[in-house]
Amino acid sequence: MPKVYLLDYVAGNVRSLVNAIEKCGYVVEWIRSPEDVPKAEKLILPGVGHFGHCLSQLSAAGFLPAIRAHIDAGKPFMGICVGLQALFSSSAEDADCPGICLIPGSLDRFDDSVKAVPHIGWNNASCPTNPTLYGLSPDSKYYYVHSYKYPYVKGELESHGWAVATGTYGTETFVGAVAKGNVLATQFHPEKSGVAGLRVIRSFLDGSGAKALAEHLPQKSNIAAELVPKDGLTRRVIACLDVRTNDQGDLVVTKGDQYDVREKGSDRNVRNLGKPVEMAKKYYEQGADEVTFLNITSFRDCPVADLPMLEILRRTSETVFVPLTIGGGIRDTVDVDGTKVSALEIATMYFKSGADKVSIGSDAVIAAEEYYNAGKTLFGNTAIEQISKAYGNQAVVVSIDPKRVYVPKQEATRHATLKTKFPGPKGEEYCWYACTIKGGRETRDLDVVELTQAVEAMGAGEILLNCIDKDGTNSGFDLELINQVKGAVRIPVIASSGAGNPGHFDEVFRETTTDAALGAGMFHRGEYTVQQVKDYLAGKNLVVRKFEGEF
Ligand code: 1PR
Repeated sequence: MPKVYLLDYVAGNVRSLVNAIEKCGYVVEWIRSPEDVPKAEKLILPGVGHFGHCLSQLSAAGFLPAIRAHIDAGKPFMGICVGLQALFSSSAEDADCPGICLIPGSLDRFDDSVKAVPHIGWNNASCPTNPTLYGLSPDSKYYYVHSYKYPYVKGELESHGWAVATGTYGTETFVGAVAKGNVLATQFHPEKSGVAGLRVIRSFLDGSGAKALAEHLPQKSNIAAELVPKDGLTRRVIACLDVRTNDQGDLVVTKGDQYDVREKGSDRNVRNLGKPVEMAKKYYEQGADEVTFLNITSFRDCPVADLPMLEILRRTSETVFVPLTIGGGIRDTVDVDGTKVSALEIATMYFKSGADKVSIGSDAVIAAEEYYNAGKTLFGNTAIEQISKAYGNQAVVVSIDPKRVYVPKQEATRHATLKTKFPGPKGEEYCWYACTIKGGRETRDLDVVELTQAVEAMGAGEILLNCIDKDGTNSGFDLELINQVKGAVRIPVIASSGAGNPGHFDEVFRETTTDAALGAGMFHRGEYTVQQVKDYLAGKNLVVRKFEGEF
């Protein structure tokens, strides 16, 4: 099989990229020192996390001149995400750290005063002068996750000979991909962009993208006059699989109501709704924008290296080319042989097995309590801080399991209350949401506003907002809870718990500013498919991404 060389310079969650390359019929060889770069014919620079962290690692290891020499020699080069950003001169993310300076210009941050940042989700990469640039399609969507971007100014990069594809988030149009001669760079993750992304990788690897570009050099004069670009971000629909071992010892997808996953009969078996890997693939093929696995029991008795979810991730990531999140048990722990294992080490195992994000539940609540007890001081030692520092904050989701607590009036509690349309059993008109740990078994004196603001300060990139009262009820999302949390933080929020039909997704997207919505039971029980939800949303004029078929 033909080879492609991947630059291995930081701990990165590159398993999905390796899987995508293999799916295109190539094998990956690793470049681990600058001396190895000249042997690469085709070189890929994957980028994760922080611009300064990435560039300083590359620089300290002596890679920058070697990469530059590879590009200057006219050999094929592809940069992904921070790998695109690295080609520019600098970034506001770390003003002291210079880039590779192949493209003059400095990246800036998305404006978070009117929208969630990071920009997470499926957006355009459209190039009016060259619509099929490197296999791109104006009808496809691509998966982005980033806070910094190069702002698009029409004609600027084109005047230096670059073909440019753009996306628009809110009112900000940014560079989604650039190509010139032997160089292709994408701000989006092609390896996580389904079939649309695999086409881009293949056109880089087989040389067809560069060939077509050479035959169709953009002319300054033919940059099409565009209409004002529209926000291209789609409504994200996520399928969630709660996974645990059943009483027979098999790992199964389960689903309860209000977190009780056992059957109602006398034997109280764990409800078995199917096999995790097969179900994840099914949802990918129905058009799920992401798949989340929650390990709802911590498998405490097995060695950490044998965590059953690792194998599930490895197998799923071979066939599912959308982002995979894994949650459950991510905390500092002690292995069965007495060895201490940090949350970062557990997260690293998950990333190496194919996860793109990890989701932290109980440990985030404890960390938030300590944060407030220390007068809102951060010491850098929490799981959230350590994992987001190593992998970028987009890789850290905090999963919250709140419960409604009713109070007769606002003054009855120190917590952030809201006036509810659904009064409590004694007619209470106010409520607040208490955070829980251990899968809802223990309620803490911490509300969702406190928790979400604390974890945002620690570097969490996204909130997975469950609701124990709504879980498994099929009665729709808790819109009041979602609006309260959206008003408290700037990072994206995934609404979860209560989805029972496609109309509930439409409702949550219209009546809240949620960034994504998640369903579980309604998909597992076969009541609706992800595709039906998306068709329904499209019928209501909400922009969604469609599954593009087999690669
Ligand atoms: O605390 O870091 O070990 O993480 C444990 C994780 O497992 C947490 O994210 C927690 O939400 C989850 N979890 C623990 N126990 C349960 C349980 O059900 N007994 N499941 C559980 C959480 C809620 C969602 C569900 C939505 C949508 N399940 O995952 O998918 O509520 O359901 P619906 O659409 O059917 O209403 P840690």
